Amino acid sequence: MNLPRRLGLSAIILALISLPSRAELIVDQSFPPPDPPPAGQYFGINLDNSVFPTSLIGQSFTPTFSGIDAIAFFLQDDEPSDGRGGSFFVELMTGDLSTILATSGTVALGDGFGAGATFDDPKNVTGSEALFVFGSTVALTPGEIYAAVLRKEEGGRFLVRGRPTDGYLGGRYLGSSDPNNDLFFREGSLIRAIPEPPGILLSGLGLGAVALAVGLSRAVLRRPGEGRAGGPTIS
Ligand SMILES: [Ca+2]
Ligand SMILES: [Ca+2]
Repeated sequence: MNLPRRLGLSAIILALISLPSRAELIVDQSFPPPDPPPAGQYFGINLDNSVFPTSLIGQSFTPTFSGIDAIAFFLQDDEPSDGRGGSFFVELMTGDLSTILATSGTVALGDGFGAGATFDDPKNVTGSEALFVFGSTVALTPGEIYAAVLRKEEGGRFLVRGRPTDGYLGGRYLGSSDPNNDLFFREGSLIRAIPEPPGILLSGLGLGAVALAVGLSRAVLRRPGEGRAGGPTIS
C-alpha cells in the first residue's frame, strides 16, 4: 500500500474510533417516574402559556454538585393528532425566583411526543423525557435551592408530568405551595465529547498506526537507489 492510501486508511480509522460518545447525564438530583408506573398517582401541568400565562411551571431542587449542565423534564403532547409539536426551553433561576442564572437551548418536540399508543402505555401517565442543555456549565452552590422553569416558545398544547405525592424532598413543583407536588425531572452534569475508555485506547492505537505508516513510508522512500515511478515525493 502506498503512502497516501496508507495515511488515508489510518486517518479514516482514527476518525471513526475518535468520535465522541453521546452526551450522558451524570445525575445529581432527580425525581424520575417509576417504571412501570402505578396507575392514578400522576398529574399533568398544561404548558400552554396562553392558558396559564403567569404561572411558573417548573421544579425547585437542591443540588449537591457545584454546577449544572442540563435538566430533563417529562413532557407529553396533549393533542397528539393535531399536526403540531412544540418548542420549549428552561430558565434556571435562583430559589427565590428573582434572578435568571441561565437559559437552555430550545428543544423542538414533534407532534405526539410522549403520548402512548394505547391506554396501557406507561407514557400516557408519565410522558417522555426531554433534555434541556445549558450552553456551558452553570456554577451552583451545593445545598442552596434553585428553580428550573419550563417555558414554551411556540407550538401546540403540551403537558409536563409529575406526581402529587412526595418523592423528592429537596424541592417542589413551583406552581403549588404543597411540597408533596413534584414534577418528574433529572438534573446534573454532562460528559461532553469525551470518548469511552475503549475509544481512548483505540485512539492511541490509531495514532500509533499513523506514526507507524509515516515512519515506514519515509524509511522506504529514503532508501537510496530505489526510484518509484509515479509515486509520492518528499521534498
Ligand atoms: Ca400535537
Ligand atoms: Ca417535594
